[in-house]
Amino acid sequence: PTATVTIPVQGMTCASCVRTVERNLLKLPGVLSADVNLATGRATVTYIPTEITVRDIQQRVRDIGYESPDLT
Ligand code: 9UX
Repeated sequence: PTATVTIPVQGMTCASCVRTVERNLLKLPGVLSADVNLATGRATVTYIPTEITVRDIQQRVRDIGYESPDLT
């Protein structure tokens, strides 16, 4: 099965940021799609929960220089 999550991605200021985040998330094993919205500062990601967690996805966002506060 797959799941979909929307996570915050803060600190993006241009369209290249969007592409960088999307490209990096798509490289993660278990991530099937990543759609980043600059205006809302959010990323909608479909993934395989047995292969990767939301926390892993958010950590990748942080590792490449953006912020993604923990979901409540
Ligand atoms: Mo645009 Mo984003 O010049 O890190 S790539 S601001």
